[in-house]
Amino acid sequence: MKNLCEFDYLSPDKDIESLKRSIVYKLMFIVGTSPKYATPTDWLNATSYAIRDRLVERWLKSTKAELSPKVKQVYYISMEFLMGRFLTNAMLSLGVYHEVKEALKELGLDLEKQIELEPDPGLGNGGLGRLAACFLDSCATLGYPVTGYGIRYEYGMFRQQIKNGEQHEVADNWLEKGNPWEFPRHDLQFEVDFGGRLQQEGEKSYWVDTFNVMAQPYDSIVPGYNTQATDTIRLWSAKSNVAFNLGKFNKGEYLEATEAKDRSENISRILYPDDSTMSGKMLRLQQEYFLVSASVQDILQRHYHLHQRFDNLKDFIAIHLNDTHPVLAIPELMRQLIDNHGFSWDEAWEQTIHIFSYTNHTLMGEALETWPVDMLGRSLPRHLQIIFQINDKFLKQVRAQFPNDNDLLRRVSIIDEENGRNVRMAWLAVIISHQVNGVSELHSQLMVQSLFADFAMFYPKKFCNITNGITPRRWLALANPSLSKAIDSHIGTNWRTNLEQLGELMSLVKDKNFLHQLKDSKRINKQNLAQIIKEDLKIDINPDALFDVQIKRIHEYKRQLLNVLGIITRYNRILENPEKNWVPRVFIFGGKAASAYYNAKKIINLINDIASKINNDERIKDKLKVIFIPNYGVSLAQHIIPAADLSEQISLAGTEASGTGNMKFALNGALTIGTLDGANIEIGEHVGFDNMFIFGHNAQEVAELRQRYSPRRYYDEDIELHTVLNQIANGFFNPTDPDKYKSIFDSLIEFGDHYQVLADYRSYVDTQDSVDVLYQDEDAWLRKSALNICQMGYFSADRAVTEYMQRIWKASAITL
Ligand code: 26V
Repeated sequence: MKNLCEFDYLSPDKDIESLKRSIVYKLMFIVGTSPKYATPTDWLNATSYAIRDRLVERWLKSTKAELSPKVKQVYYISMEFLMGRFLTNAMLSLGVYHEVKEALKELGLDLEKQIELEPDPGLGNGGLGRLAACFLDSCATLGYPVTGYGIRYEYGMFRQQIKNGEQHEVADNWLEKGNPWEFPRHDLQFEVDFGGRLQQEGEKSYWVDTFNVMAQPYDSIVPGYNTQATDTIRLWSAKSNVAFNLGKFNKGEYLEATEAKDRSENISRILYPDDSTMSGKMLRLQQEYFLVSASVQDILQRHYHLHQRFDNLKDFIAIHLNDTHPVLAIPELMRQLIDNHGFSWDEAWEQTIHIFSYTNHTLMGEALETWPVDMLGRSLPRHLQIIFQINDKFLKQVRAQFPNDNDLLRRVSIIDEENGRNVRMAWLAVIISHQVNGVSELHSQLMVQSLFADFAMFYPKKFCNITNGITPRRWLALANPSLSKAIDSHIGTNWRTNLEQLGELMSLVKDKNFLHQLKDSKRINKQNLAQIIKEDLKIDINPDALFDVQIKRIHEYKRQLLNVLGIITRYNRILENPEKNWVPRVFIFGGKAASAYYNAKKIINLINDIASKINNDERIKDKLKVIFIPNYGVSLAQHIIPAADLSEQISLAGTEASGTGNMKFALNGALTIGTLDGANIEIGEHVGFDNMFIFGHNAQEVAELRQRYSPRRYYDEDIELHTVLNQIANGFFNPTDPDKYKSIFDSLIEFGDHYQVLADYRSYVDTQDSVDVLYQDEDAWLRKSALNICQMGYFSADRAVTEYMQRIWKASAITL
């Protein structure tokens, strides 16, 4: 038989007539309904299948080119991916946006409405998951042979509802109406073992009496922009290998009959929606192992298929660990090589230390993963044994170099003996990985000075920085069509794949016509957002007001509270001096709090209580509005960011590893008000600190201040602050329950204000005053906005992944 791969693939056409025909065809033959009876979701699914078809040829071609024994494969393992909606991105990649819009119009449908029906897969918590998605987009666009591995959570990030100002969490059943973008691979399943015990025969260990779960892959296409190149994201779903217990079923014990099956399948049921604390739950450990075991088996199988040997593994694969969540991949690779593929321990070690690399995304102690030794021993005894062996080998090296430093040994041991016995996953990642990177210059510096200082001394060359980036396709071309069009009219369209070209606009920052285009575009985006807010929240906002936006997870270190203190200050000042020529402002918040994070939930409640007081205060009118947009996620961000005038990036210096929202805002022409933290610093270096509003203590000052910090001093000495804090404590915003926010007051005044909110208050409020002054000079504001847009080229994820390729993964693009 002729090799099927050599056939010309059947590529459907992309003209309007063909698209129409395809959509109706899919509606009838895949969705199984007729145009007469089709629901909006039926049409969406039909359209998605029709567009997907047009990506498949590219995908098969790319996959064929990638699956060559000459190609080094890169695997990006992440517990989280926040991919955003697929349809719009696929249309953009194919260059068929307008054709599809027209085809649907002729079928009597509105593309923009269709788009909003697509569920946004919330398979992540925040920055780390969205970064993974931006990176895949860039890798596909650049033709890098990268596969993303993750979990197909049946329920993603909870949907956030606000009732009486409080956050309520509702299950996110994102697969409810089917997912046209996934290809289930029913015939490719891997067994993942848990539990059991070790049987020792001399040197050899046997892991026996385990119970197991099957991992089934679901693939989705990651299209490159304007190229034939694509990549794949492979998400694992847990499947029981026992259907159900027929004996029990026949006895009428229906629930019991499916119990074992349900227990196994629970592993991929739900995303852990907490990005603030490491809670040490068994199910989370099982999820992490499920992901890495299936992925490593798949990687080895593919490698063997291509090479018929394993001893050249390190030359042909690179595995990247997105934070410590997939670090069990390290002992898992060792285990599979030793127990299943005949490697000696030393041979397995030699491969492993050249294969892994790791990105650290947080320095915050409470989010660092450690697992109790006994829990790990119960679930994964063989892995625990390998981890102990790795630790022994490492500590031997340390002892040889620093013979009498017991304190050092205790600090660098993978096993933390101090608080119970815990395995420190970050230590394991650092010891084995050949490269460890931070995500902004400041974060990477702090990483080697604090968290990994001992290791930096031991492995000086292991640590590096790769500053994060964002994909210009989703965050400018898709999110902001009016600005994109304005840019295109001056420099053409190639900035989408070469963002540094925005620099060519520098000659236009004083050009009236260009500044007008920017102004018009921002106005359109603000009107669109005002419309969304009107529809969803029934609140009118003035599109001519300054839109001041803080959207991100609700977390004390991100200091939404500082923003709140500023808003109350402004409110008080307006009431005191209503006749002044106030610059109208709309403060917009969005973000979810981890469900068990008490203080974060209180902050949401406070924002909403303040909002209802201020928005309903007749004396204030349009001068001040406060909006909390519920259920923040990727899709909402695409609407909110292009409409922002001011971007709030106000974390306590030294705590926000990088931030990526900061980049999206600046690229869309918002000015940043921010601290010298994370990537804010590098944004300033590129766009000019004169074109941002920097305030507050820097990381070094924060550390010094910590030694002698007294929040009460600020409370006592700053009258405005004093008033504002009293209003929060005394129930000014919630007279029916006056003690409601006493705990917030206490966290600031009685319990030390850990995030130094009060220390930066005065500087923040003064800086906000200078924002008003600048906003009144429209040309000056627009010029600074233009200077931001033109100089953000560096923050493309294309640049970031290219650095990963060259400095860490050491692989090359495929040629098609
Ligand atoms: C932490 C944890 C703790 C253990 C349980 C599960 C879990 C899940 C997520 C997280 C958060 C990880 C840290 C994170 O998202 N860091 C963010 O990474 C962004 C991309 O590098 C960066 O821009 C943000 O500054 C950083 O906070």
